[in-house]
Amino acid sequence: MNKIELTEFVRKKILEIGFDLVGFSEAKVLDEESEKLKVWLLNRYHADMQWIDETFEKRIIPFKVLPEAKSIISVGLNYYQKNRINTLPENSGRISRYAWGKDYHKVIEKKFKTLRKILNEISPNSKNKFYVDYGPTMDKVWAVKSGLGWMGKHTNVINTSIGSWFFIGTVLTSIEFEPDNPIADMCGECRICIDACPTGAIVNDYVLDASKCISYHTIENKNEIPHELIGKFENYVFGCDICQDVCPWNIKLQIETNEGEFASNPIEYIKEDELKLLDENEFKEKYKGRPILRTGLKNLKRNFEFIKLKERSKV
Ligand code: B12
Ligand code: SF4
Ligand code: SF4
Repeated sequence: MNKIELTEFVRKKILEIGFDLVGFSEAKVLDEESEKLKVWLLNRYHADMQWIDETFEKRIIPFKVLPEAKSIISVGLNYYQKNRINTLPENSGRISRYAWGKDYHKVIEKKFKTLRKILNEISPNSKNKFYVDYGPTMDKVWAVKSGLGWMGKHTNVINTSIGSWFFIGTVLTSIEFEPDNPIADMCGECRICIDACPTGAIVNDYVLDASKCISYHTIENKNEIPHELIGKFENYVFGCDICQDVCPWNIKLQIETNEGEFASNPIEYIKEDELKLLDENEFKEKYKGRPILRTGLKNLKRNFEFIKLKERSKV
């Protein structure tokens, strides 16, 4: 097989595994993006996520992660499901859509196992590194380079067929594939997401200040949530979907996921009363294999206390 045939063969296989999107790009140093990431870090938009700073070099130089890297394969998995409820029940906290189902890391790792076998069959001596979310890689940047979509002003990658409701997997490989072309930015003059963000976290087109983002505070922040954000969390206790919910591309497309692990038994909200009754072990058992375990019981309770401050501040 020549390079183009090989690329098309692997593309087909990846879609057969159950990924919704796939694209290829050339492994290279991210010069332009490195400047943006540097400024982003200097502005302290990463809040307490010190690990981004600590892995700066790896994020912009893929060869620091895999010296033999020739290509990057970006894959996308749609997680969109329509809301099951119209109004949130009393004393409940909203869970963002990406965490309704089973832990996406596990779901994607399972598919990666099959992909690893395929790559090893094609090239038994190939070197391959597979990441979803946790890698020292700029998943969105590679997804854009691989043509999966463009970076929306809310800083999520948007695809013209499924919108922005997809996870990105990044594979660094020593196999050389034919690169795809990036697609054009289709945000145009729109700024709906920027105006809709209740905390003003999208500080500029394509720039997010995590220290103001509900998603950061409800998931990553291990300390106190700043008081200036009281009353702005729109009842979210895990993640936030507001900037993506309002995006015209997502409103138009609404393509439901084919992934059973996401669609079966989705948890759209949590009742505070139920959470209060659980101890650490019961919490782990009840939410086993689900992303919300990441926050832990203590911080989930903290998030509930925080959204309640809204009610008190209104009185
Ligand atoms: C840290 C992190 C977060 C942080 C910071 C988010 C962010 N926008 O950076 C927090 C905790 C807030 C977060 C939240 C969410 N996250 Co997150 N997160 C990550 C992680 C681990 C790293 C992202 C990163 O490198 N950020 C640093 C910034 C600087 O990188 P960047 O955005 O790619 O940088 C570009 C732009 O900022 C822009 N830019 C920066 N400065 C400037 C200046 C100018 C002038 C211009 C024009 C552009 C520009 O250009 C940069 C380079 O191209 C990735 C996984 C990974 N390893 O990549 C997931 C990831 C980005 N998250 C993801 C998801 C799903 C979410 C949430 C939707 C979850 C939720 N529902 O709550 C929210 C979305 C919030 C939002 N509006 O972006 C997905 C996104 C999938 C997609 N379709 O895009 C990823 C890719 C995980 C995955 N593998 O699927 N996340
Ligand atoms: S995820 Fe929520 S808080 Fe963060 S930028 Fe989007 S709308 Fe704003
Ligand atoms: S809401 Fe508008 S500006 Fe924001 S990402 Fe969607 S199309 Fe782009």
